[in-house]
Amino acid sequence: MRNKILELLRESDGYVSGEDMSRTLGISRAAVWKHIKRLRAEGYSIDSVRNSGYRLSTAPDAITPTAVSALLKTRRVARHIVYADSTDSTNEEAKRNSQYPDGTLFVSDIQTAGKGRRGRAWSSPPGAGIWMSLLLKPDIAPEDVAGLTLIAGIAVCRAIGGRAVIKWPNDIVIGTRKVCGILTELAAEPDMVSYAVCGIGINANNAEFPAELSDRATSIYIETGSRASRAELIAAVMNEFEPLYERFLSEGFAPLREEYRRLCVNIGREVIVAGRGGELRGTAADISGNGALLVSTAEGLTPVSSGEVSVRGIYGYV
Ligand code: BT5
Repeated sequence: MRNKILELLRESDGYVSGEDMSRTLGISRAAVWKHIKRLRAEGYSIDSVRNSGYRLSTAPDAITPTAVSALLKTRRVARHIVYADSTDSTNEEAKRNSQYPDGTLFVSDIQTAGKGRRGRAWSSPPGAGIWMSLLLKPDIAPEDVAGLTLIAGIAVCRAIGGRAVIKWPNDIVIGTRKVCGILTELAAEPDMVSYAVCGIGINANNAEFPAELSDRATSIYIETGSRASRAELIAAVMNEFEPLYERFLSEGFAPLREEYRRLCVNIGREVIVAGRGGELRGTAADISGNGALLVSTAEGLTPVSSGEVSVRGIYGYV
């Protein structure tokens, strides 16, 4: 609903009356007012004038391509940025525009259908987070594409700094809660990658989360008490990503394994892996040279290259 209110405010040149909004959206005027209050709490500056209605004067912490570009130190990553106020999913946006050059970055302030893995939803409220996807055309084998998630994880951890660590393979957590999720999708022929889309969602300035996520999600703002500049954070992730990506393309994951291992919160902890072959319980012992999680069980060391991994003590798994 807040997205719809923002859309109405953005579409209008002048003021939109509370009554018009309540009629268009089919909600009460009191409900409109409550959403306006929430948007203000998120940093949107919305003027209200008696008898005229509401007007959006400034959006918080704008992510314009110009603001991001000015902070980039990259040569090819994010040199082309496609920004939208709203889209279904930046991963879908990248896939629809896969003819764009290697390294194109798609960013949106809102995702109306943000996605996680396996059809799960990714909560992407306006103004607060970073919802972005990199279109990449790496000359690697399709089975190596999973490494992109791993190096994106290292890049995000370096950019956020502090206590941010990785829950293998695609979550960045602070303490016991998730601050970022990564979704890499692939279009390939049997032995050749046509393109990969590496989607990164970072909860930067969210002040709160929907009830069903409140025990498992956090934001940089909640953890540090200060608002992150989204443009700076996007540029920092891209600046960290490019050299990791270049190294990965020329040498594979092996030289990056040591840093990944240091950042990986799974190591030494009890894990449950739900995969195609059933459930595997054991202790995460290490990360292999190609990025698999090595799980130690009574039967020995099992490499896990994909699947759902629950780590004891994280997201309520006890
Ligand atoms: C992920 O999936 O963590 C991948 C998320 C990728 C999001 C980015 S945003 C830009 C790009 N465009 C997209 O449409 N997606 C990418 P998974 O491991 O399946 O985790 C999904 C689960 O995380 C959900 O089932 C929720 O429990 C939880 N979740 C949903 N929204 C969240 C949020 N904003 N913060 C933390 N946890 C969240």
